[in-house]
Amino acid sequence: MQACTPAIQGQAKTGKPSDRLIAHLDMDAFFASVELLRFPQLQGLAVVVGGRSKSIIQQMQALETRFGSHEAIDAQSMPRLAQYQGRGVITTASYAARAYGIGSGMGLMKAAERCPEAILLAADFERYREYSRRFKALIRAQGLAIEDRGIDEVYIDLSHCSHRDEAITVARSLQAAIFKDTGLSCSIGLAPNKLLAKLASELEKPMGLSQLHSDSVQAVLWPLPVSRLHGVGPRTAEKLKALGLDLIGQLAKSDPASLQARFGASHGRWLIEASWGIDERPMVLASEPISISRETTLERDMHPSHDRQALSERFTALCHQLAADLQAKQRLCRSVSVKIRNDQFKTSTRDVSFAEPTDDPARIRSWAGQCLKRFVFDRRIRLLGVKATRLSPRHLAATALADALRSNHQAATDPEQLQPVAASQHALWPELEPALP
Ligand code: DCP
Ligand code: MG
Repeated sequence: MQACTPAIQGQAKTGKPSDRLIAHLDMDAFFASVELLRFPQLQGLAVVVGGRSKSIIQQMQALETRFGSHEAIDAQSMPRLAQYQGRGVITTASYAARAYGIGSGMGLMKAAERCPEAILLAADFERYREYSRRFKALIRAQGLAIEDRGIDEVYIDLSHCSHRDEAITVARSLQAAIFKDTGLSCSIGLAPNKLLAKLASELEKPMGLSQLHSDSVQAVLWPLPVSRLHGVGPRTAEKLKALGLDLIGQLAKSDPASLQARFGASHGRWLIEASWGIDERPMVLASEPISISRETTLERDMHPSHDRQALSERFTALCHQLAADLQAKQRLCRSVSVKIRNDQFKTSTRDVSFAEPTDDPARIRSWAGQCLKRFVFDRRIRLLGVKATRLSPRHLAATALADALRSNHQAATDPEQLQPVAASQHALWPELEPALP
């Protein structure tokens, strides 16, 4: 930052904000874009999505029957804003419609005054939720930590990228992957914190990729109206306007004491910090899975000796499914447990921890086999289960391993180090494990 208030210099010294790299990803004209996928004949036209108007839904159903399919409906026949009577509001507008000055939250009848020809579609929330799940799953599949901010936006922690170029490459590949899979475009902002990342993502829509550095706050942020700060709603913006503070730059240079007197100590302080691009809010990650498990109730109770072969096959299959689940969720585990329920519904578990995180089916089978050796098999078996715990995201594997080795968690490094507890009591099933690769 070229010029800093004393408070900000103090903050900057902590080094915290600049240590992070946060991306904000926001889908472009989300609901409208999903509708354009369904109705490609509307590409480039002014389209607005309203609520769940029965009359619009009925008109569209009738048109679909008349034209044979939704893609075949002639755009000229579709409902127009001009015909709308009621109190509904716009949920979103296509970019072509926004050129007429209409957008989210505006009454449909008011919007009709600005663009009577705009095509009016009813919202299909289930479809939007489905696309929302899809684009978020694609990001998670890259092993990236995300903070879910609602139907069309997420924060992504890219702090692990060694430099900005790497983060830009990740961001571009996310845009490409989402577009390839869903046909939808999104915009991404990269910055040292959530506030600036959110602002950056709005700078070059659609399909934008913008960066905001702490030292460009004055040049980029300050000329913008205060309402562009995420967290300054219309009421706060009005109050600031009444104080003569229309622009973020004016807010930054205003007197902190009088701002705090007007808005309260904490909100006043937040306003000043935000105007300087300071935001230390942590990422709130989606709750991490604690464990991933697979279990199966056998089609009949099996005998540990007579059904040894079948039990082993089922057990191996479960372990391989568990490994596939870990791989699909981009997780590694450092502990495996085995659950066995006998024909009297008595359930027992045994677990083992190890130093090197894994999602490898052979290793998981091998560790689970070690657990198996510590059961006493004195009855028929009704249910088999395997569970992976002490999970870590795959991209943090190196750190997890380093941590594990440092703290020497009493974890075994090799399954063969574990001695069977009750080997002499075995009634056969746990065959000897093959040595690990
Ligand atoms: N939405 C809504 N009511 C509002 C604002 C938005 O129902 N007042 C819905 C419709 C939007 C979606 O939420 O498609 C996402 O909101 P955004 O603010 O991200 O707006 P868009 O994605 O439509 O446009 P942009 O490209 O500006 O992000
Ligand atoms: Mg959006």
